[in-house]
Amino acid sequence: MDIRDRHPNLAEWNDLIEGSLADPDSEPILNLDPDDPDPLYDAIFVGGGAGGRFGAAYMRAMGGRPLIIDAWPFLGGSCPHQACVPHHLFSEAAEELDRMRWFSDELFFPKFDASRASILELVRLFLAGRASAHAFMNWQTKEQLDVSYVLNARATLVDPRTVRAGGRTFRARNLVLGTGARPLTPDVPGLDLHGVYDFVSVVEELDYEPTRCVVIGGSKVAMEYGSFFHATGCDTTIVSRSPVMRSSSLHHVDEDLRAYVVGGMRERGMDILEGAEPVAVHGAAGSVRGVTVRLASGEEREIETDMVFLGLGERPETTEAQAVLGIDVGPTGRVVVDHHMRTTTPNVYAIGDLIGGPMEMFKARKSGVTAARNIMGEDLEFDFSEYPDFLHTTYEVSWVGLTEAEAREACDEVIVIQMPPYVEGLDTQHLPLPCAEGTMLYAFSRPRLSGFQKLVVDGTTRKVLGAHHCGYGAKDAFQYLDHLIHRPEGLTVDELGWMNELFLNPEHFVQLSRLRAGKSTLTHL
Ligand code: KPC
Ligand code: COM
Repeated sequence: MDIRDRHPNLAEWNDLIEGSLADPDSEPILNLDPDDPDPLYDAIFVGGGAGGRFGAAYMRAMGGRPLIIDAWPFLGGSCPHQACVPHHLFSEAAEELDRMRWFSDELFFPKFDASRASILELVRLFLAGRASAHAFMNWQTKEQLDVSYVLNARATLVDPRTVRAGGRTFRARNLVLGTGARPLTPDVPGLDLHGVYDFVSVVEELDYEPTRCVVIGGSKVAMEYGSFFHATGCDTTIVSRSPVMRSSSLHHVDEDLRAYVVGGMRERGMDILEGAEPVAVHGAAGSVRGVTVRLASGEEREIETDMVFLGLGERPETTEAQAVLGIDVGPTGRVVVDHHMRTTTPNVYAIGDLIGGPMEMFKARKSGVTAARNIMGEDLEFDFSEYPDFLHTTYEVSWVGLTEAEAREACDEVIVIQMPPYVEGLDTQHLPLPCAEGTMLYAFSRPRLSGFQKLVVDGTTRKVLGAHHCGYGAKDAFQYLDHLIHRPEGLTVDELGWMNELFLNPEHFVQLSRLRAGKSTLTHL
């Protein structure tokens, strides 16, 4: 279907996308320049997710000629379809549900009725609305960003300059591969039973209300989805080989932050089994009924459940790209690229979840932009070895820079500014701090639940080395803190203390720094 000269509005796009998703025989959606029937594009972006869409948009903004090809009938990729967007919807529901439970029948809160909290209903709410975000991606990319695309058509790689899709052949000076990653499945018997999901299949296939869940894995996804399921009243056990929030894919997790976050999950009744592994998933009449788990002690335990959720991370699918283009892939299945996003095959770039590093939005989009700018003649490197990070439980947790332990390894004198302060014997369980939007009710009624924050400072140079936060609403600040502390000149506690806080700010780092900045020799707070 050629939509170049049509200008679908959002509702029309929505219908076109829903119709295409529902019909396996639906046609490709073509947004191509009719005046140039056989163009040589500067790049074909194979995959129109966050990396491909931002890379193509940037290339077009620079005056280049990109083409995006995607198997799905929409742009934006897994983010709005199965990953970040549903995760944020579910995590916001978890936060609200958590508050409603703690305050059940207090103040203006009604008595908490767990039967009103439904995983299935939230999945359906997401499914009913997700195409509206997709519609906007398609509309914006065509009408405002002027990027050509072929959607609802799986690309076939021919060579480093040629791709086929939707019955046509497209040629380009370069290929940019951005086809993402898929959830990993462990080698455990019983995973074919009804009731076993990962973050993709839970939105695509959930068709009943689970009452008990066993989460396998200790990844961010495991913590986030597990916290959501549990908050709805679906009692959840996490079975993780490595300690939760201490997997190799997460860097710079401060031990005190981890203790507050994981302690908070346990306090809410989640069962977290660390050093444990699943042995088998059992069923009856084709559906999940239980999981056998080998505990850290070696003892085996049977856990009854009607849902198993896999949260073990993701891996790209690279078979075709390796066979046709000869690109190298590393030991964990990620495509090998240099800091320019160049693969080992000339004129072939790879971006997003296909390559190493965190499977996070900033890396997806900026790696796409990096490929585009290099193709357009710049010499640009993108180093994503340091970055701010976050996850959700029923809280929002953000961190950047060094942990206290890492800082002690790296510097002679480390100063910690934290809330609540650590002072032996002080009854901080009664301290309504930190407090800000999102934690005020907790601060006054359940003070120990009002969050945790820590700033790690080099006592000699006075530079901020790391920041760690559990509460609500601080993610934005961490974007800017990341930028400031990673500047060559860094960020001193004096500069931070001279910033203008918007009281009651979620992270109290500005004012806490100001209380100490007057000291020529810094001390803990
Ligand atoms: C959910 C979502 O789409 C957030 S990111 C949107 C990027 S843009 O369309 O450029 O505003
Ligand atoms: C966001 C998708 S949901 S994209 O990064 O804007 O393409």
